[in-house]
Amino acid sequence: MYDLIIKNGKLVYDSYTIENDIAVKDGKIVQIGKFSDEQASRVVDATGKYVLPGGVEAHMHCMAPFQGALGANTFYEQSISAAFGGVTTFMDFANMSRGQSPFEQVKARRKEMEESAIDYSVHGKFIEANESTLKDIDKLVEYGTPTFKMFMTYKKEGVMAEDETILKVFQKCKEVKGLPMLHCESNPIAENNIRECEEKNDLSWVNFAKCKPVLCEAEAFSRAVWFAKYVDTGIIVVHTTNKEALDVAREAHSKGFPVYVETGPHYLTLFDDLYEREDGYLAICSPPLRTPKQAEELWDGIKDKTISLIGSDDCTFDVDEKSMFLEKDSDGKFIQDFRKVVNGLSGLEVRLPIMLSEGVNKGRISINDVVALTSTNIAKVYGCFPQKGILAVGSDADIVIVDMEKEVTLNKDLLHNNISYCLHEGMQIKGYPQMTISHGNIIVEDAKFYGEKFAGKFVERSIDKNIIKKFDL
Ligand code: DUC
Ligand code: ZN
Ligand code: ZN
Repeated sequence: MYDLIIKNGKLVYDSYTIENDIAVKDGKIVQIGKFSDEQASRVVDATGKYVLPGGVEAHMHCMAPFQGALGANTFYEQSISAAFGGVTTFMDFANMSRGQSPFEQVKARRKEMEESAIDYSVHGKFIEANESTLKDIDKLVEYGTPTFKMFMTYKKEGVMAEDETILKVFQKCKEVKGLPMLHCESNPIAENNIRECEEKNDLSWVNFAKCKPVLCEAEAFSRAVWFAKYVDTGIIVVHTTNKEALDVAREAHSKGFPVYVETGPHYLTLFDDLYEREDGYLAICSPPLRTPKQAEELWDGIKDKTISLIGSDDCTFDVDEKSMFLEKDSDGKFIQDFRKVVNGLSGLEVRLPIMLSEGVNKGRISINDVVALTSTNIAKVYGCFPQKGILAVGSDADIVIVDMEKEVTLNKDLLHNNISYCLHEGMQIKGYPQMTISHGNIIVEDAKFYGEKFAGKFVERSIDKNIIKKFDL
């Protein structure tokens, strides 16, 4: 007797779709074929619907004291929002300050994430590379957390990794099968521009984006890729926003270098005109939002597979946190000073709906591409495939049923992210997750949450050697 059968759905893989049934027992997919209703305690009829492997979100910042703000959600609340957005595994970053042990910080983060209703993992973070932190890379790989973030900016905030640190971490990663993740923005370009704005006393939201132009990102992207080429190892570049950076990746890919490029739903659907609004501070994130043309160039990068990962970079700050350091003028309006705005946007719950609607239903990409970008590729690159990222016998029964005809209007009340605004307010979406299943348990059905606090499990990951070695062309 199976615990659950999902019947008549269109099972979506990264390169094909097939109509079939799925049988689940003890939290795993145990058979794919045709079954009768009597064979299971619970039967879900998915006729006309698409059945996807649960989403894997490898990029979010929850409860992460960032620029003095913590975010609106606990990890349990974040897991609820994730589940409504078709995400069944998420990963966050260790909080790091200089002098701390990356390994100890990852363990501490794991503990904080235990209350999650969905599966979870943690990335390390490197600010400095010395004998002790580099030894931690061995421990982190052994512990099942082989991915490490480094910021190429935020020097003043004390989290920037210098070039030498980046190089040493890359070298160690190559040795022990670790995989670095880079936030690429050139600190000198950004800081120089910010200083000029300070001198002109014009710190408007619009100038925020001007301080971190495309070349600020492309310069750092290029430097990271050259280090990776020099060391001959793989890297992930997170939240890429523009063609200039993608062209660097295209050149690297043409020579077989494993550079995995991520972009986020906000860079595909929100634009820098938001900075012209009085509440434009709500749209401040790093790198900044770009133009519609640049967003279309990102879609081109998705279509030609230069971009293989979609990560939301979710930072769910409510209005009070985004504006906590801003001052008001005598009319009660915020005095524009972008330096005082906490960076980051909410996006975890809308990631899949945006890719389904703007990607598939607008004819830009296939539903198979969406599975690749939001689940399979992420599981493969981050080292948890085939436990995650595929509907296969033996994989965890983490499944999302999607209704490609369902139309919704995005608004703050529809989402479960606990904030009082939605930057996508009013956006028409066609294609939405209807049911989310984690380890064979239905955790979202009919817009209600049935998951449990602490039900999520820590996912131990290891990077496949083929992920970090040069591709055969
Ligand atoms: N970018 C943001 O906008 N917020 C958090 C971290 C980051 O890289
Ligand atoms: Zn970042
Ligand atoms: Zn981030």
